[in-house]
Amino acid sequence: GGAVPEAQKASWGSFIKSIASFSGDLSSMTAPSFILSPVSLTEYPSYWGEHPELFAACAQGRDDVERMTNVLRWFIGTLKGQYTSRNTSMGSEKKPLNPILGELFIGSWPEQKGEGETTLVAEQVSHHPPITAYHISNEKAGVSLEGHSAQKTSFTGRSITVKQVGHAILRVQRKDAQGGEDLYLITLPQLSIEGILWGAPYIELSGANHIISSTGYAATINYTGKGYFSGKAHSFKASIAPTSKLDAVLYSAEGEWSGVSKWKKAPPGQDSVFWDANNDRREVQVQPLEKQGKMESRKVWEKTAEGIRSGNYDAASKDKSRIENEQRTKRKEEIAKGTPHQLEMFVHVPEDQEFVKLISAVSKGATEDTYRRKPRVH
Ligand code: 0T9
Repeated sequence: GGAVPEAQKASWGSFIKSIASFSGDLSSMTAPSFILSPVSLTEYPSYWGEHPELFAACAQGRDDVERMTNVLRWFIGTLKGQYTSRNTSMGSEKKPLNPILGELFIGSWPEQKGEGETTLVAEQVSHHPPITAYHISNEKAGVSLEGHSAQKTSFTGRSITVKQVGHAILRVQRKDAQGGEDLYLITLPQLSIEGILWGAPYIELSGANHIISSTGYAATINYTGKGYFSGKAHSFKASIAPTSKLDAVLYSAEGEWSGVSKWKKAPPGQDSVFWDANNDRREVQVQPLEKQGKMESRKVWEKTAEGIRSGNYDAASKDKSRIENEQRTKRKEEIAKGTPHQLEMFVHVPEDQEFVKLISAVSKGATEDTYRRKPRVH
């Protein structure tokens, strides 16, 4: 059996072999057509915003602990979209289009029930290695998320291990008299791509990640797949505790991040269900193609994506080569003229002091760079 089309069995086999002998940037590898997605990686930050009501609710709650439970619910609520949505929409995990430097993805979730409008900008801030920066904001709710995403991949023989590089900071405006803002540092879990030998890749999460707040509380999320403590795929256990004493668990929840999860140790007066991932996700809305700028993702990849969608892979691959050649020429010109590429929406920050401060609770001395949204002139 298997999911690889008969005509592509040989090329899938050599693709797997090249993954095995390759370390680093999988996104730049040429893959058989059946595994190609028409969607660029610059679109993936939109998964963070697909439950705008949960995002807005991060600013609600009577106290810091209740707000942490809301932030945790929003975070868990993003996982189904982030890690299983290609399987749902396209039958398996697919290889995203490898963004060009400066590629943009701009979208929004219009207000529906008083939660306010949520807006998104993402930019490919590095091509080699691929790094995507993003900023999602709901001004009415007083909530924003800023982060960047990169990956380190390795092959283990039957699966690909993906270490996520990067972090995000959620900013929540305080509603008390002094104002000010609370920060939540979000680290990212490790993932593995399973099922590749059969040509039916899917993602499983493993290890743990943290949400560490300037309010003095932290959430720890532990992941397991089939064969671990629950025996079920896509499982997690999350706990909330004071950052200074992570084993003094105040509240905990567990279950499937792609399904239903329940409170194990519930805050008083809470429903037993923590989150039900069967709740509808709201896809980000973008401008019609004719109104998009030339660096906007769907405009850049218009013909390539059309080819992939219609099964015209020759046209797709020709157009992809055209884009890659243009990029090479551009980079050479920049070097020749001494005018390096300038980021449009973000600035690179070599050492993120907010990260350094908040991460020290779980990892002393750790440091990371980041990308900050440029101030806008209204
Ligand atoms: C950030 C997410 C990330 C990006 C993708 C590993 C992956 C690129 C990065 C981590 C998002 O918030 C969450 C979801 C899916 C991740 C992708 C899954 C994937 O397969 C790709 C890599 C680069 C490949 O395309 C491998 C090729 C192929 C064998 C898999 C289909």
